[in-house]
Amino acid sequence: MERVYIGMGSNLADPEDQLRSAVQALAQLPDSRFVGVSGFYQSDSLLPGQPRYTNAVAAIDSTLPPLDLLDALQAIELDQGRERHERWGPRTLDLDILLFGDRLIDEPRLQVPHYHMHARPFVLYPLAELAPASLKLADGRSLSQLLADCPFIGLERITA
Ligand code: A4P
Ligand code: MG
Repeated sequence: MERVYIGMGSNLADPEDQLRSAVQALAQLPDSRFVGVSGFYQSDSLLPGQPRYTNAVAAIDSTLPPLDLLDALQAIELDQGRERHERWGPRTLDLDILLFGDRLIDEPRLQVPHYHMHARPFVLYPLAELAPASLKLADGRSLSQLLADCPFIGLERITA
């Protein structure tokens, strides 16, 4: 079993409900055990003109090969009505594999650690609810170091 952290985001069609449904779906993944989910956080979209996002991070333990997990996550996105029109477009559900054990993955369909996670407060703060501050990311920096460089600005935690 490897610990996998999954970033979840939604800014369409009742985002909180989308994330709750995604959690239910993650709990049904084959060859995996659901570990937990962070609180939900709201923040403005990185792209102007889009609705605000709700984000959270979930943790699972899994023996699925990474590309099989990616397929399963994309199936959940589609199941929850995601339509891919444009990259970075608004979406009912976005599921990103943030970390997969301590693996470094660089394949056409999958790069892990997720390339933008290091500087995104809506990823790092929910992740910190689930992962130890000493967690080392691929480049050797710890989660606590990344948090120190990533102020809690513009984030609103909306669940207790
Ligand atoms: N892919 C590669 N690596 C991974 C990975 N580690 N996990 C590939 C998941 N997928 C990965 O993804 C495009 C392709 O990335 C996939 O087919 C997969 O093979 P996508 O989900 O279709 O595209 P996307 O999500 O629109 O692009 P991207 O670059 O993942 O966008 P981001 O980085 O997710 O940014 N503002 C706030 N506040 N909160 C947000 O969550 N998100 C975005 C989108 C913009 N602004 C935001 C937020
Ligand atoms: Mg994505």
